[in-house]
Amino acid sequence: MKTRIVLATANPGKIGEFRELLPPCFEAVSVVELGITLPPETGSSFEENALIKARAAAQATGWIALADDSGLEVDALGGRPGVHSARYAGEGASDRENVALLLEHLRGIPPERRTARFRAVIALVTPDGREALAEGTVEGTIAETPRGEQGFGYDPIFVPLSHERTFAEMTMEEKNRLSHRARALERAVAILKTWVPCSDEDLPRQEGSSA
Ligand code: ITT
Repeated sequence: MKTRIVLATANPGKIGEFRELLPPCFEAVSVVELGITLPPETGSSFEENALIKARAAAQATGWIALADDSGLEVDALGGRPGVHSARYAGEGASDRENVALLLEHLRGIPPERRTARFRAVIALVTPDGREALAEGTVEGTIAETPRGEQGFGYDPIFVPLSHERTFAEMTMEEKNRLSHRARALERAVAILKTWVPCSDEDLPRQEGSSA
């Protein structure tokens, strides 16, 4: 038996990664597919924003909701863009614009001072109000110029520690072995499995579609 959960994210990159990573006993339907609009992210932390999104989706569907609030923390910029990662170059900015602004702000900063990390906080919320949080991080550095076509967001400029390629030069499978989201999800799934049974691990995985 599969348990249906709602993915409280409209980001197609995140949806694709979650579909690939979730055990087959969970059937993930995104808010995009359900026509649900998420409330504005008014929190000042990843935790608050993840809970805002998950609570709204759980209330709207009556299912367990999983939300991800994530971002890039660059040490030379005092941890920015952080919770503002999606809108670093302004409300509605494209990934390309955000990346270009970040590189501009890091111009002249030498490689050893271009350290950064991706952080993801996953919120799980049940319709009857049970809540849990799970976090994952991945350390790395910011490249001088964008490289690669895979992934989304800041992937073309993030080189994970002990690797040479950016996340955008890796397959989704490779990124999913290292990423902040994969690490947070591993912890979140362990929690989910204490809430609902998940005994049919040998069911086929869901298609890694993006919506
Ligand atoms: P939802 O709120 O609908 O989930 P969003 O893109 O607005 O979508 P966030 O508010 O959590 O999500 O913003 C996260 C931003 O951080 C995201 O838009 C990317 O720019 C960046 N980011 C997070 N995880 C990333 C990853 O794995 N690769 C590249 N960039 C990432």
